[in-house]
Amino acid sequence: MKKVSNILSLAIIALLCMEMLLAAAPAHAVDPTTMEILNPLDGTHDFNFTTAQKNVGDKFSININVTNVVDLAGWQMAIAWDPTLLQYSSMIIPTNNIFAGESLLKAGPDVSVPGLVVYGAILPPGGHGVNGSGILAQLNLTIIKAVSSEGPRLVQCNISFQNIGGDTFLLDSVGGVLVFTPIDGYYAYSAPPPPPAHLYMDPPKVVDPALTPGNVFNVSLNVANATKVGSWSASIFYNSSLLNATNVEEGEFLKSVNTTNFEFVTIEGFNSTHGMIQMNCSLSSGGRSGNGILSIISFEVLDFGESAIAISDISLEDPFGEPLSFSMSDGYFNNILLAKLSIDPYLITGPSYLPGTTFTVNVTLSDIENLKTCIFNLTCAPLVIQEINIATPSVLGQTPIKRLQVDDAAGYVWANLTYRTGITTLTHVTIMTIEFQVLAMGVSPIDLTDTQLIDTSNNPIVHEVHNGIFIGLIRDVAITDLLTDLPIAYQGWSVYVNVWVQNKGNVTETFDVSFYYDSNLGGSSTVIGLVPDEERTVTTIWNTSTVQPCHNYSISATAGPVPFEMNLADNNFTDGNVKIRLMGDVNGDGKVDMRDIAQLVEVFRTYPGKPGWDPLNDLDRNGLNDMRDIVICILNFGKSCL
Ligand SMILES: [Ca+2]
Ligand SMILES: [Ca+2]
Ligand SMILES: [Ca+2]
Repeated sequence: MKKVSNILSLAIIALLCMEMLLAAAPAHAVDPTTMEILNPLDGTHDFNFTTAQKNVGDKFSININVTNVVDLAGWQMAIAWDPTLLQYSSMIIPTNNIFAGESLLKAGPDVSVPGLVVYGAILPPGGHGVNGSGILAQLNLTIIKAVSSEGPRLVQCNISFQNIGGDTFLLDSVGGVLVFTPIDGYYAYSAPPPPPAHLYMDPPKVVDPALTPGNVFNVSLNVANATKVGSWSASIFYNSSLLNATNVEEGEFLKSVNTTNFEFVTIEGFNSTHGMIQMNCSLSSGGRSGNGILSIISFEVLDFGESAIAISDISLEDPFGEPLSFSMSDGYFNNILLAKLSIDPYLITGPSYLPGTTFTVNVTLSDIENLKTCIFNLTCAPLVIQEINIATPSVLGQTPIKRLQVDDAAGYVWANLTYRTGITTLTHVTIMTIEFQVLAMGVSPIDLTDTQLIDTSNNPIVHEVHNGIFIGLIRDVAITDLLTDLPIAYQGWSVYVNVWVQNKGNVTETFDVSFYYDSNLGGSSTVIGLVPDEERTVTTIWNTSTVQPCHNYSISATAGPVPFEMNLADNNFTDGNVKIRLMGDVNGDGKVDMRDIAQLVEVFRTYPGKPGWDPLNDLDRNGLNDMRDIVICILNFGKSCL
């Protein structure tokens, strides 16, 4: 009886298998068996950790799983990793493994070779193989190699099955070898990149009128806030008509750590305007953090002028060849030092500057050496703006000794600012802040006149002045073109008058546009919501029914004006003429007679495209010369301009 039931079971299983095979065919009969190194945290084969997640000494787990296995009865696996990065911690067969509930015969784990574990497990004799997917074992590794922002920033290695078929295999219940695809894992441990270093020329500006042609000066390429620099390269560009690079030397930055390899090449005629110095330097080993000098460059001055000393093609790498981020700022040379006295901002403009509103400007100084006294007269249009507040801040820690004269009616602020010790600055410093109130719409210069800069030796300092301007609300509309569709029309015809208008102000405008024939108003229309800079065409139909004929009228148009508009010159436009004829006077001789009728008979039955067609013969404008036009002529017969 038992035998029969066994046979029956086998038959049922065989039938089931056949059905499964039929159902699965023909795409692929059986999914392939795999043996995989899996990250239990995310189900991938990757073990990516950052210093924010893991420290040295921390462990992580690696699951070894099989999928789609048939009749699995035992396994052995050899798994290797880089023993300089990771250390074996433990290997277990978890209770929920694919043989869950069975007592397994285990061998190992053998960890006698660093970076390798060999482990095996098999069902005891008489056991049945299992099918499906599940976990075989779990390996726990310890992180032993540190990473940091100073490098190495990244370590990585494979976590892989070794010697498939030899040390790593799957067995079925009769000791046969099961074929499978191994899928390895990958470990990476990384630290965030360090903050960017800053490369700059030191001094950032060489501004010295004493550096006349023939003189030599040095600038250095410096690095600040560096993190473990192992090598660097950079190019320096300069105006070759002004400067000539005569010497390039390595700075102490990397040399102070170890021996270096420093190379440079100077190409005076890199292109028609610029010379170039190309430099690279690498440490034999190790890296340097902090601040220091990368190289020192000597320039001979060839001429008067100014030139950027620009840094380009920068590369910074850590000792492991990983690129380091950086920012940089160029250098600058000038031997035509020109102090600058400026209004900043130089332009104050916008429709929001209505009467009653206020704004502030600064008087600034730059590119100056040893300034003791600064004298200027700041002038403005007193009907448009008026100062309401004046401040003279301390400059580089020095409070000025000041004398001020203010005349709001005349529109000026005269100042004499003296500093106890000399002021030297290449960047802009504010020596006065003035708050203005807008009194009326309009434009006001903000000029610096009668300026004097005096140095600590009581010598005048040559300087340039940069004035400012206030442009408040601007209302300005204009006509930019004018065109009629007909040069000649019969009394009663409609003439299209096209006017192009533009908003030249800084506020949206609505205004009327009118056109005139001679001095008579021909028609008008309203332009609504014309935004600043917008141009628009306005078409008005001129009904000539009551217009005196026999005259050549000059056509003109006017726009606006809008309130507070100051530029009215462009609000009128005159262009072209329209001759108004007597109705029926098709030959234009000033009278309607048989000549006109004869002319119409001549072109009888012409229409556009046909020889002889002339729209001036089409008196009723229906696109055809016929009796209707002749009748109109007859109805006006005898009329004369005289
Ligand atoms: Ca205007
Ligand atoms: Ca005529
Ligand atoms: Ca007609």
